[in-house]
Amino acid sequence: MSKGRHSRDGARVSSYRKEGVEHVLMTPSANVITIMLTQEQQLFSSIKDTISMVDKNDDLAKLSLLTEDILLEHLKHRYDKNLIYTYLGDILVAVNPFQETNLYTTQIRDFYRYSTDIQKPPHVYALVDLVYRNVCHGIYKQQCCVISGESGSGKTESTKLFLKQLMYLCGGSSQLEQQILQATPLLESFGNAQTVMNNNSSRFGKYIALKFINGKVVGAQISDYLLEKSRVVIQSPGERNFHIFYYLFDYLPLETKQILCLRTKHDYKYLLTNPSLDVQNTTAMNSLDEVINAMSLLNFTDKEQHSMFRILSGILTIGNLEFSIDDEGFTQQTSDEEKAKKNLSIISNMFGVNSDLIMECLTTMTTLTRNERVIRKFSLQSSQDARDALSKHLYARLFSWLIGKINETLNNPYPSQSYHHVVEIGLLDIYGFEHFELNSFEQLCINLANEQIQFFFNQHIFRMEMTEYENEGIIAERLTFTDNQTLLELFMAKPLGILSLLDDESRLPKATDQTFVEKLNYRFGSNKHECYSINRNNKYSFTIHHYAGKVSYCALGFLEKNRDTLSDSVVDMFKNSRDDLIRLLFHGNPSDGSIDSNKGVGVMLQHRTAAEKDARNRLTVGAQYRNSLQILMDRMCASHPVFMRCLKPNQQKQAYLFDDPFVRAQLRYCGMLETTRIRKEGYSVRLSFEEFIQKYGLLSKARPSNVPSITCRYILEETHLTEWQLGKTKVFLKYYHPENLEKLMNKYRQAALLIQRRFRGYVG
Ligand code: AOV
Ligand code: MG
Repeated sequence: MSKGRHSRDGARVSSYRKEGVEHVLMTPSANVITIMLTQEQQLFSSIKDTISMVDKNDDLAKLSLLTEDILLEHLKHRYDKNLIYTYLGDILVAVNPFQETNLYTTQIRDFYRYSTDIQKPPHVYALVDLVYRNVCHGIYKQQCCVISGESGSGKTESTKLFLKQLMYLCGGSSQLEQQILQATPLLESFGNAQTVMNNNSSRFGKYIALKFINGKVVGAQISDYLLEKSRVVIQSPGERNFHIFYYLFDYLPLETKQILCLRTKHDYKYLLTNPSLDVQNTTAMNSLDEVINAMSLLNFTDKEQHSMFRILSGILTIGNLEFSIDDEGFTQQTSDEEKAKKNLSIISNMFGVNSDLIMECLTTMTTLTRNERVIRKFSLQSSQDARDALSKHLYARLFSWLIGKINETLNNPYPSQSYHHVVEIGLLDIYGFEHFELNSFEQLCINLANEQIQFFFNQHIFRMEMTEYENEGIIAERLTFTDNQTLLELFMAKPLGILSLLDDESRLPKATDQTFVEKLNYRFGSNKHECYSINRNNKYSFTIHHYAGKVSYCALGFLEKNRDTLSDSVVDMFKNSRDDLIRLLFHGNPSDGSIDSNKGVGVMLQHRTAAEKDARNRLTVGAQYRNSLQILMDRMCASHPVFMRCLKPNQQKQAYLFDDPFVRAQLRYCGMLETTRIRKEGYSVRLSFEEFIQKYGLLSKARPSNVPSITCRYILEETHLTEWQLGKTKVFLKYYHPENLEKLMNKYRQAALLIQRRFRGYVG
């Protein structure tokens, strides 16, 4: 706290601002508050044209009549006026503008920097302010911000805006804050790609847990969810590989390209699915310079960076390996020996392994019996699969390593005595709901995650609402809502859910993708499960009735993707690589590489090393995914959530185009209308009697009663607020009550400060 805090000069005010919200609310004198308010009012009127004055349509939950048409009409009307943010009660809705806007200037960032009496228009920064205030006041030990919406709706952009503003509120200049921000461009370059739905589509899910002590960020940890690694080897029409591969060609200096033996991007099969597809303009793209800067800031050594580039070059070259068959139908090296040799020598150089060994691993399988070594030759298909499996594994392990390293840097150890003061904000940004022409295992997993999030949303908003009312004896209307629990059971049930059945099939040697679909059809088809239907015209296809619509999946490749095996000989080969990083990726021995086991305990737990993963009884991808979703759900359930719903205005990724039926469908399936009703009618805020008294006890002049509920009643009656209810253990408030109470508290604080100053003789 600054010594001269009673000074009346304006300069002091800004220094207070730098100290963050907590200090602004708690420490400045009445004069300072007055100056701040005046400044804010000026700021407010100067930016009103940008974000509009507060109007009654900022919060659609306040509309007296709300139908689907009215909701849509308001959103459209606001969107046309560049008002992309709207509240639905305490849920923030954002419609993707698909263009640069002036909504995120420093002026606007400052405007949302602390909360005062002025009610502010909806904005992602308002959400940040709310969450950060909760951090400063220690209101919740754990909060999470759940940003959902379909692919291309703006989740990742919103997450970035959220994170950047949050760091700004904490000070914005510490090394850790910068490191946290820099993790994003790094992860995006490796984990995002252009798809038909989004030019910068996240192909992995992430949950960033930020830890705070006294309003300052003290550490962060990123958990990732199932990277879509199949993209490394093949992309659908109109889509591209991960951004990083293109950066190599677009940005690396010629000299470095030569060292990495890189030719042009048109020379690599893994980049050739859509050769004429140029990267579409997106505000979100980074450059290689940014990636390299981020890596340096995040403590990646030059040597590690170099190894990483070599691995990427090696992966691309592996994709160019071709095989042919010998007279007996088994694989042999390609007929173009010269070319193959050259490629093999590059791969051998990049990966630090023997080139004969690579070819051996990709064309044969060696099994050891008691005293015999049996060598089995691969078919052409098996060799191609082995080649692609190797590339996918290498890339996925590289990605895991990146996250592990980032976490190691961000996971600052703080003194154990501060542990009790640590509060957490979690930020969830996963891949949005996807529905392509051809939907595979990856879409199934992505859509399952979205079902889980939807369930969490339902759970939080509807179920818990009703149960809590019942338990607490609160009188509230019974509301109906669409539940997706049966669908989740269809996927997750043990032993007869889709994932379990897939695991069973994956273990049977004779099973095929087709037998898997037959089992599903037998179990769930013919109306046995309401969320499943058989596709009679395609033996590999089945349809799931998701909350967001029906999706047909093609099961070709499901078993292999679920097994996700890499032959022991490949793993052994890499374990003995001359390259430290490759050895680490496949060996995972912390002592021989860059993962410091002391510093990164959390990292090691979160990101089990490759060897540990191998040893873990070879859990299938589906099983691992199910477990990680469960951990995520547990974590979110233990947090106080805030929700942001992103809407995509059109499928053409165009500005100023609001496609009514398209948006209407999104509103309908994500339960927005239901949300509006229940939020308005229900009680979205609840505090235990003790919490309530502790927070707002000062508002009552009456002597506290020995019975907490009576004290709460005294306080509430004195505030003249209406529509609250007292339950058996908690106070039930409407979503707008905390703001009203905060206003009253601010008045109280100002009055108290004035009296204090007078008493000390500073004023008057
Ligand atoms: P997503 O995260 O929801 O999709 P993004 O956040 O990547 O979607 O947004 C898609 C694109 O929309 C971005 O690349 C921007 O061009 C644009 N955009 C989104 N939000 C804004 C904004 N607030 N202001 C300006 N442009 C924006 V996916 O990751 O595909 O589910 O898997
Ligand atoms: Mg995204």
